Amino acid sequence: SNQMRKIPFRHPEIGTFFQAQPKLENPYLGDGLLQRLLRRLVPDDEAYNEMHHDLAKFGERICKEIDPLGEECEKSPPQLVQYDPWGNRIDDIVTCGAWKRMKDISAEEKLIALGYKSAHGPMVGRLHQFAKLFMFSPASGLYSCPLAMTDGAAKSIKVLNCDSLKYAYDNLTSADPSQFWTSGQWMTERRGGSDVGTGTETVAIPTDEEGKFRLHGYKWFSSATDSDMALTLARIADSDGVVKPGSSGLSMFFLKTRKPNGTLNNIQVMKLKNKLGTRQLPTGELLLDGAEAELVSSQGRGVASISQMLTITRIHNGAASTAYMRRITSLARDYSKRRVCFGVPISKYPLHVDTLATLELNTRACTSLLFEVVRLLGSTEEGSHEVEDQLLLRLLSPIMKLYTGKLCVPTVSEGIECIGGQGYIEDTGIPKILRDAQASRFPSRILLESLKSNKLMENDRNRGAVTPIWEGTTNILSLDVLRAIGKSKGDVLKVWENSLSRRLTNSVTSKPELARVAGTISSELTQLSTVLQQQMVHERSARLLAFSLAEITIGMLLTEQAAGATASKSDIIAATRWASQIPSIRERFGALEHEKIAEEASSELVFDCYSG
Ligand code: UCC
Ligand code: FAD
Repeated sequence: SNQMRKIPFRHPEIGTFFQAQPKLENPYLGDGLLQRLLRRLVPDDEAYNEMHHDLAKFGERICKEIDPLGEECEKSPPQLVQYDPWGNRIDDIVTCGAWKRMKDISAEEKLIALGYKSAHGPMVGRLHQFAKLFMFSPASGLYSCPLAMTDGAAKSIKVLNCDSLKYAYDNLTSADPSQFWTSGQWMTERRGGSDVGTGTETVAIPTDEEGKFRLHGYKWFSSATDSDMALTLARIADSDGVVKPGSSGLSMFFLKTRKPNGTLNNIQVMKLKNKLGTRQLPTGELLLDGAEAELVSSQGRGVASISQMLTITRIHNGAASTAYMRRITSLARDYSKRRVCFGVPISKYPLHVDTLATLELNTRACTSLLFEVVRLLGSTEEGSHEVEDQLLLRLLSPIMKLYTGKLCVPTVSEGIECIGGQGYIEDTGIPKILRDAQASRFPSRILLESLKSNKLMENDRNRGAVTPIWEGTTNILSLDVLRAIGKSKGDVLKVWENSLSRRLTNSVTSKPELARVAGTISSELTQLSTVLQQQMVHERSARLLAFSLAEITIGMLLTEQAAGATASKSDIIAATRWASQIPSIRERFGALEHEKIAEEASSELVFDCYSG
């Protein structure tokens, strides 16, 4: 019987070894770059100390309270109950308790209010707000999505400076859970989400009350179906019911989703969509059946007006994409200390640590770009260097959104592999990070390898996956970069070039050992401006241009961070590695020239054997 007792595998024994779970680090205290960046960007000691303590405390709340709530949101997705037991149409969107808690927590933690009502002004307020959103996002069960649109709506209303909407602004920016509102952004219709100008069929019929309309239309994607209000687009019908087609026929409207008696505002929720990821989020199709709405833009200026909202939601998107990268990188590094393979922890294998270093570098690159855009947002709101910073914000916000969205998926995917088979197991909570990440094909640092081997089109086609769809696809945002350049008649590029050159020079002045790194970035900058002067950038190379602008900007930002008083040894390593890996502009654009991938050739390749 002694012998029997030694047998480890028998009911109820299932072996003696169990894997250690990777620990969720405090997302502030575990993120050295975030801490050092904020210290540098907020020189005022009082403001910094206040923010630092709040972020450390919030990090703890995320680990202990918010992350488990986020898991509950994933496990209990929203459901639509269209009819009550007596046959009345109710369109009730049933969300779990954790989702509702997220709304209260968002108010308590001032996740929107900080951006508008910080005692230390808009710059510190925006940095503080986005540091919190960055930490909150991967733990939030996708509540970060309604928050993005809430922030966008608050900004739009603030810019509109419209008295009749002051109460809505106050609710959107409230820190009181009982007052706090969220907003939807209803742009996409069946005919088009990118081409909103052609795609919008919703008609606005004037009522007897000045400025008030009834909307009739079908909104094809609405992610915040449970929000309190929405900003949306529609075409105003004249007395004969005739509407103006195209983008210049669109105006922006404000509506409350419910009437004072609590029923929906002549809106029917037709269905909730069944999605690849973001399942925590109630994304629905809405029929507007005479919804009461208020005209809040000038007639025909709907797209330009809602662009205020897009700028903000695109920055939130970048925060979420970067935060997914930070989350997986943090889990993977912790796991590397716990997991033993071939007799030693995997953190001892240089090949594995190199893999983790790539995740870290990508995350730092995106974090730097994200906070540069947040800094610009704060600065434009503060009114300092307004013209220059307005132009830079206009240029860098679509670039930041598309670049972080793209780099996020290969990074998260690699991070999952670092956790081995357990990374693929649903109830570890890890696979959802990849599902919710909205990106696909590889950015140009990786794409360049294809260019070098003259296999651009072949690889580009083979690697196609899900696109970073919402808030503008990669192509649409790359074209938006061209739009921003065109609208400023090229001034935005001059400002960008001057700003980067100046900051690189300053970096070398404060830390001469960065001269080589700064020299590499500077030389790419010069080459890019030569390319831009020599050849028109056509639509086909819009992506390449956007990625180049992103990677050169990141090079400067990492160098600046390495040169700052708060820099660590790892900041210098990050800048040096980035500079050594950055693909040369000559190769990027030269490869396209050399390959002569003309429109017809691409078309030939794609539609080979296509019967229609
Ligand atoms: O997807 C959505 C919500 C998802 C959930 C939220 C997630 C947030 C993060 C979550 C974290 C987890 S809402 C739907 C988003 N939809 C889009 O992003 C639409 C994508 N399509 C575009 O962006 C297109 O480029 C359009 C719609 C803007 C193109 O429209 P037009 O009318 O053809 O464009 P135009 O004619 O070039 O521009 C009309 C005016 C111009 O101003 P003016 O007339 O003064 O010259 C443009 O300069 O709008 C101005 N404009 C802009 N201004 C256009 N885009 C911008 C811009 N980005 N910034 C400033
Ligand atoms: P299309 O516009 O048909 O695009 C198809 C493809 O064509 C894309 O790859 C695009 O890049 C490419 N393309 C289009 N035009 C060009 C061009 N000129 N040059 C090169 N390529 C081009 N919308 C809202 O308004 N509110 C929401 O709350 C919302 N929530 C969403 C939630 C989820 C989960 C998803 C997936 C989408 C949501 N959307 C929402 C819609 C989203 O914004 C749109 O799907 C997106 O803008 C793309 O529009 P589309 O689907 O019509 O694609």
